[in-house]
Amino acid sequence: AAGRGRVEFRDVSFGYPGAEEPVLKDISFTAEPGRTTAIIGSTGAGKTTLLNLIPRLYDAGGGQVLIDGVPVDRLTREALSEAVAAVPQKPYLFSGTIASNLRYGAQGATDEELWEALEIAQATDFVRDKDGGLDAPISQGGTNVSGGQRQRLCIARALAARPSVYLFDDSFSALDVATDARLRAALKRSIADATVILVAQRVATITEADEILVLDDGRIVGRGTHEQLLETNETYREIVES
Ligand code: DUT
Ligand code: MG
Repeated sequence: AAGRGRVEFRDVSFGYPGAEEPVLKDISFTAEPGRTTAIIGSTGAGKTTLLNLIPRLYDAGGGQVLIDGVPVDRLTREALSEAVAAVPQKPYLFSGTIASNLRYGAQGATDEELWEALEIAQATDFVRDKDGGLDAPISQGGTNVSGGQRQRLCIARALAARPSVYLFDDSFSALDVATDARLRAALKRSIADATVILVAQRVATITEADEILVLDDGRIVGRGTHEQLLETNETYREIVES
């Protein structure tokens, strides 16, 4: 992908059409390439909404979202989808095969590249065990694989697209602790230069993040490393201890 993938929010506010209250208020932060930025906050805090402004599922009401200094609304849809790959909170698989699902957003990927993506996503074993391997059928919505398998296939799909920015929305929640840890270690090695923004509920998933943003009712109420926030931020302590 072109550019390096630096994501910047400048005083961003956002409200859903028809709603009175804004969901995001005065959001400013920079997610740098080669670093992991984690977003934590209680349910309804606005985490998914914040992520969705980056690939322009919605446009910011005020302020700007920029990638490598360019406002996202000035990028073409093509440039944007090349730069950003998102693993949504409810990962979706299409009716087709494992390969066709993985190639969504990565049409030119070779089988070898798909296996590499599956390896990082900790999905090699279950795909290999499926009749047909990469050509094994997937039913609409991915109902013939488990929730954890669906998550890992959607992570592999993002990896196959080779973007400069990865968005993971609670993407590790259906995985057991050991698989979660292996997957994050593999990601660290394989996408070390990318910008990673991840939303997580499980504290272990974010303790190693370079920067954690604490979101509360649409505002950033704290930022820092896990250790810094434990010392300084009451909201963070409450989330961690809950
Ligand atoms: N909201 C809407 N319309 C939508 C999506 C969300 O009005 O289409 C509201 C619900 C909530 C706020 O926006 O009050 C933030 O929702 P979001 O999904 O961004 O919250 P979250 O932090 O991702 O919550 P969760 O941890 O449950 O995923
Ligand atoms: Mg969410």
